[in-house]
Amino acid sequence: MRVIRAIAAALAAICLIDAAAANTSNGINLPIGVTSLSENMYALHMEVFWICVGIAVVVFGAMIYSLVKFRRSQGAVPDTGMVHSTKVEIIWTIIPVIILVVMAVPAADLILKQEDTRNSELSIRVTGYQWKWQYQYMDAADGVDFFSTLKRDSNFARQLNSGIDPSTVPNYLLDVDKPLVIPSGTKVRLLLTSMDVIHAWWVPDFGAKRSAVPGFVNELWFKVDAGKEGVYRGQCAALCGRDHGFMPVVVDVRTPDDFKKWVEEQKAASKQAAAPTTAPPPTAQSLN
Ligand SMILES: [Cu+2]
Repeated sequence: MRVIRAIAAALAAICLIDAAAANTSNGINLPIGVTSLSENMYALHMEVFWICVGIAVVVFGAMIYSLVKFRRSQGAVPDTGMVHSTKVEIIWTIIPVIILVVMAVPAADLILKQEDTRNSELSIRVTGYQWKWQYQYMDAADGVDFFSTLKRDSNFARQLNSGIDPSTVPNYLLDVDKPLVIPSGTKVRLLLTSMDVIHAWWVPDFGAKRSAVPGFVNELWFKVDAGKEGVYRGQCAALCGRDHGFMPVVVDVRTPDDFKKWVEEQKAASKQAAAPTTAPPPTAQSLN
């Protein structure tokens, strides 16, 4: 009993450590994340975890008790009489079925929630390339379109014999030149596809991961809770070739007002780039 209590205390301690490190991916447990989906995933994960702990305690408890109590040195005699018991067979079928149903109902509910991309407020087309991401905004930010590639300092440090210590590079291999910018408190839908091989867009803190497959469009949604603005990092999660480890995902979550400002800036910048130069072309006279 004391051993079981010690194990339970250790498990509880691990959970507390993780709760203290909430919303990070660095804990021992899953990140709780910053979206309603990731929070639901965490809750389901913990529910199933505690069911597993319960099963382990009952099964190993019975096993260890039997091994100790009925050992030969204590004069135990094997029971060769019991070869079949319908009652026992029914019990050990019904109980696991009940446990499976208890786990399957909330799991199915969450899967349906994950797939429900209706009523999204901002759609972004995400295209995977070897080895970068393209983000093309729709809806209110229509026209904003850019590539997101590994940041230069990481790229220099990763070269063979670069002479740069990667530990000196901030967010080594987890930083990009232009992050995906999204508003908080908004249901964002990603339309994922690829132009070459299968990639996967993954941000653990959003509870969001989906394959980007050439010729297909996969949907993914998340809604970052208001007040959870900040920078969140992930990676390509499908082995996509030589530089698979060098196409991180960085998402900059801003308040809706800051996001609106950012969209205006992006549109103004692209207009300026597209506009013809204001200087008149050189004439024959000015060339002389
Ligand atoms: Cu990839």
